[in-house]
This record gives sequence, C-alpha cells and structure tokens, in this order.
Amino acid sequence: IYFTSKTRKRPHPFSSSASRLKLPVAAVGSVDRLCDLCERLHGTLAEADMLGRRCKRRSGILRALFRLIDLNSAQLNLHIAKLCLALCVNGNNLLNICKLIFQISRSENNDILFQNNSIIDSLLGILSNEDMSASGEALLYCVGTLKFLSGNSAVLRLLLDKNCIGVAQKLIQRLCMTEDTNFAMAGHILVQLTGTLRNLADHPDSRRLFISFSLLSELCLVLRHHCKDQDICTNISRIYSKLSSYSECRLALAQTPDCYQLFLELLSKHHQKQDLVVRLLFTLGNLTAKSNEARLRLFQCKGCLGILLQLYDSYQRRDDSLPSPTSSPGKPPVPPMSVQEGDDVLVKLIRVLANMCIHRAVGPALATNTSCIQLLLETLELRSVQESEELLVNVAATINNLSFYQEESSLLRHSQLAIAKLMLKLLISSSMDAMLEATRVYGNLSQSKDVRDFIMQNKVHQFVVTLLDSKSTEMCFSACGVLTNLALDPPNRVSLSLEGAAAKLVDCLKDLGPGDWQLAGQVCQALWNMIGGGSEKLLDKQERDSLDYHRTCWELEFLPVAQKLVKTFQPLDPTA
Ligand SMILES: *[C@@H]1O[C@H](CO)[C@@H](O)[C@H](O)[C@H]1NC(C)=O
Ligand SMILES: *[C@@H]1O[C@H](CO)[C@@H](O)[C@H](O)[C@H]1NC(C)=O
Ligand SMILES: *[C@@H]1O[C@H](CO)[C@@H](O)[C@H](O)[C@H]1NC(C)=O
Ligand SMILES: *[C@@H]1O[C@H](CO)[C@@H](O)[C@H](O)[C@H]1NC(C)=O
Ligand SMILES: *[C@@H]1O[C@H](CO)[C@@H](O)[C@H](O)[C@H]1NC(C)=O
Ligand SMILES: CC(=O)N[C@H]1CO[C@H](CO)[C@@H](O)[C@@H]1O
Repeated sequence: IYFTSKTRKRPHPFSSSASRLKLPVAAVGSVDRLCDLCERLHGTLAEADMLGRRCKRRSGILRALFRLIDLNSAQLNLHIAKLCLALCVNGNNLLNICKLIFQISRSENNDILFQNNSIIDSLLGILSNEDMSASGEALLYCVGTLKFLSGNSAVLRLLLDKNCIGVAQKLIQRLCMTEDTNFAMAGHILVQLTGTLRNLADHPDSRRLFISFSLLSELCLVLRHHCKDQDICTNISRIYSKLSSYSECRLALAQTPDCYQLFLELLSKHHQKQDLVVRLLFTLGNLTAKSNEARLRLFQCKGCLGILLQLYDSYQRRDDSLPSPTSSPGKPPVPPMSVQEGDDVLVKLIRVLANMCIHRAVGPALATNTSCIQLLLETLELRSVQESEELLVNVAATINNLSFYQEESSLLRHSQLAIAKLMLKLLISSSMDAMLEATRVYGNLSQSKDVRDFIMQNKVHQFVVTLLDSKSTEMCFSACGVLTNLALDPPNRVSLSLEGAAAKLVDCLKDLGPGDWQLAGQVCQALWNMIGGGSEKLLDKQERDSLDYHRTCWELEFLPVAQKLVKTFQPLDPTA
C-alpha cells in the first residue's frame, strides 16, 4: 500500500544544500546551525551515557526535537531522527520517526544525506532488535527505506559494508517464524526486503556474503512460506536468476535440498505470471547447464516432465487458436501476448529440456515421450526463423541431442521424414545458426533411406553442397556428414558430382583440413563414399591433381617426421 506510487527524481549533480532544504534562503543558516546543535546534543548525551531511555529530561528533549520537524528540512530531520532513535523511542513515536526517514528516502536527491550519516546504522539496528509483533509497521518503513537506498550504487556499497546482508538473514529467519496474526505484515516486509537483496545482488562483492550467510537456501524457505505471494516470488526469482550465472552461487543453490521441487511447484502454481516463469526457467537452465547431478535431480522431481510440458503447451498456444491435447481443464490458458514475449519462456524452457536430456538416464525418457516430441515439432511448424530464430535453433539443437537416444519404437524415429521436412525452413533461412543446426539434424536423419530420398527429390543436396563453401569448420563438418550418407546410394553420387561436390570437398580439405584432422577425416569419408569406395571414375583430372597435391604435402611435411618418430619408438638395437 505504501510503496506503490513513487517517482524518484534524478539527483542533481551540483544540488546545493539550499535547494534541498526547501526553506527560505534566510532560514538556511539557522538549519545548518540546528543540525550542528543536534549533533552536539547527541555527542554530549552519549558522553554522559544518557542515550537510551535513561535520560532524566528525555521527554522534554523529544518534544523539542519533534517541534523542529515542522521546519521540513530533510537534512535536519535526519539528524533529529537519528537522535530520537538513539533515545530509543518506541510505539507510535518509533513508527513516526521511521515514516519520516522513509519519506526523506523517497527522493533520490536525498540519497547523499544518507551517505555521510550513521542513520543507516540506526536503521539496521532497528531491523536487528525490534520485535515484529510490536513494531511491524515501523520495520516495514525501515526496510522500505533500505529498498529505495539500495537503488543508489554508493549507498549500496555502504549497505554491504555495514553487514546489511547479515542483518537481512536474521530478519528473514524471524519473519519466517512469525505467528499467523502477523503473516500479512511479514509478507509486506519481505517484498521490500527481497527487493533490497535483489539490488544488493548486483554488486560482485555481495556474492560471497549471500553464500556465507546461506541466503540462497533461506530464500527457498521464504518461497515456501510465501509461495502464494507473487511479488515475493518474483523478487526472489530475480535474485536467483541473477546469481545463477556464477558457479559458486549455483553450487550453493544446488546444495539446497528440494530447490528443484520448489521451483517446479512455483512454475505450476504461477504458470501465468510470465516474468516469474521466465526467471525460474532461466535459473533451472543455468543449474542444469553443466551439472549432470542437477539434470537428474530435476528430472526425478515429482511431476517434473508433466509441469514442463504443460507450460510448453500453454505458452506455445498462447493465441488459443489451437486445441490443446495436454492442458488440463483446471488450468486457464495463458493470456495472449506477443510472439517475442511467449518465445522468451519457450527459449528458456527448451534449454532446460535440452540440458536435462544430456543425462543418460533422462534422455531416453524424453526421446520416447510423444507429447515432448510433438511439442518440439509443433514449434517448428508454428514459428518462423525471421520471428523466432533463437527458439528454432534451440529446438533443432534439442532434437539433435534427443536423436542420440533414438530407439526402435520412438516417435522420433518414426517422425524422421516429418522432421526432415520441417528442417527445410531452417536450412534455407538466412540465419547461419539455423542452417548449422538443421544440417546437423540432416546429418543424423540421412542415415535413413526415406530421408535421403526426400533430400534428393527436393534438391536439398544442392544447399548442402554450397555449405562446403562456408569456410566454417563446423558447417563443413556437418555438411560432410550429410554428403557421406547421401553418397551411400549410387544414383546420388552422380547428382552430387554434377553439383561439383568432389571439387568442393577437396577445397575444404585443402583450406580447413590441415587445422582439423577430424574434419579432414570426415571429408575423406565423404570423398571415399562418393568414389564408391575405390573407383575414381567420378573425379576429373583437376580433382585428381588436387588429391595429388595433398598426397605430396603429406609425403613432404608429414611422412618424414612421422617416420622419424616411428623409428624412435622402436626398441633400441643393443649392438649399436
Ligand atoms: C562527512 O562526515 C564527516 C564526519 O562525520 C565530515 O568530517 C565530513 O566533512 C562530511 N562530508 C560531507 C561531504 O559532508
Ligand atoms: C545462464 O542462462 C543464460 C540464459 O539462458 C545464458 O545466456 C547464460 O550463459 C547462462 N550462464 C551460465 C553460466 O550458464
Ligand atoms: C510424457 O510425459 C508426461 C509427463 O510425465 C506423461 O504424462 C505422459 O504420459 C508421457 N507420454 C508418454 C507417451 O510417455
Ligand atoms: C546438446 O548436448 C551437448 C552435449 O552432449 C551440449 O553441449 C549442448 O549444449 C546440448 N544442446 C543444447 C541445446 O543444450
Ligand atoms: C544419430 O542417430 C543414431 C541412430 O541412428 C544414434 O546412434 C546417434 O547417436 C545419433 N545422434 C547423434 C547426435 O550422433
Ligand atoms: C528489485 C526488485 O525486483 N524489486 C521488486 C520487488 O517487488 C516489488 C513488488 O512487486 C516491485 O515493486 C519491486 O520492483
């Protein structure tokens, strides 16, 4: 309620104290003097050990200070607030002082006042000591203040130095233990606190603090307690997605029991809240990117594949024009959104599927799951390379990874021709990434005679041959794979030869082969198949010359060294 409307002005780089104070110029001198007096009073009381509630004339001092608040000077009011807090005001007075500080923090121009002032220590002190049931609203204003201040990079640094993360951890633990009567207030505070932590997470130094205070797992606890609160969940998902780019944080999160199950439950519960869904999937994608254990753990969670496929289905069909075979009646469809917005979810989701299937125990389950394969094929059908390049590239890469697990009965195996047809639009697109992934898929699918016939009938082989000109090792390697398979059928050898495939293969060998023996081997294999495993009848004279050139190179540059090495490795002659 309190924090919704706020427009923060950019700070003026040269703002003088006069312009900040909103006082008649004549009064400026007296405000500075009052600030000074406040400080001196503070110092004197401290020296006399009269801070806290011990001071005899405490109420008189407080009354005088409260009157000065009406001067409406932000600078003076922070001095007053600091002194009042040092005098341990409580109840309504505490609340009003916290509101006052909060009001001051609402203007970015006032950030500077917090930088050179121990008021931040006072705020952190309140967060550490005040009781939730007695001072919940005051705590809310304090955390709201820190949330605003953490948007300023200089203050953010101060907050880290003053152990804000440690204080936040303790506060989170207390908030998670509050009774039901304070649950709503705890939620309000946590929205502000998680927003503050998200800002702190931007600073590189914060990472080791997040880890040493076990905040990543504490936040999982918050997610569990407040799983219905979309603001809290979204703020925490922002923290996780930010930190999941760093290996030490991924490790800390992976060591949190049940985080995978928790994320899946949130994905299911808040499937319509796209910014939350994207960030949770982003985090899962990073957790499973390199860790085989994470891939398996995620997959073994209750309902994992079902939840992911359900999300896939609803974001794929967000225009609602298609009947949905997998959506359950209880779940309303995702509201309409732009192609780009929906793609964002799908790109992250497919990355999670592709990462999971790298695990030997997970891959077969995905490769044989009809709904999963159908959804992937449907993406290829529904989207265009122009609009959804990254998405289609990811789908092709995933199909590639899944093709590793083709089994006799799998839909993947039975859909080879359909996949080959759908890959066409990637192959003839203007995106190099899309062409490369499509060629890789053809490399695998062209083991099937049906697919080879489809390729030849639709002149796809002409594209593949031109890819040999790409000067890209990866592209040539994939193209060679396709050509190797195509040349298995004698009639295809003639067609390939007419396209000049042999000459281009030899060029590849010359240009890229010397730096890459694997590519060279693949080129040789393609050439070998093209000449029918021995007969040279398809090569013309120029091509033979090129082969001679390579043989010469090999004999001149490779053979002598190799022979010397071979000699060295032979057993020494004891008589020599
Ligand atoms: C910051 O505070 C210190 C002591 O509290 C003071 O010496 C210094 O002049 C202040 N700097 C500014 C820019 O106000
Ligand atoms: C985290 O995920 C994003 C988006 O998927 C990706 O760009 C980034 O490289 C990932 N980082 C790591 C370390 O995996
Ligand atoms: C695919 O996975 C979903 C979710 O686990 C499951 O409900 C469905 O039965 C599976 N389909 C097949 C054909 O295995
Ligand atoms: C496919 O699997 C390989 C490793 O087998 C991996 O490097 C690659 O990232 C996977 N593709 C995708 C899209 O995740
Ligand atoms: C290609 O297909 C075969 C099965 O025909 C499979 O064994 C191989 O691993 C597949 N995928 C890749 C990426 O090599
Ligand atoms: C930093 C951050 O993401 N803060 C958000 C936390 O949640 C509140 C309520 O949704 C947002 O207003 C903040 O922007």
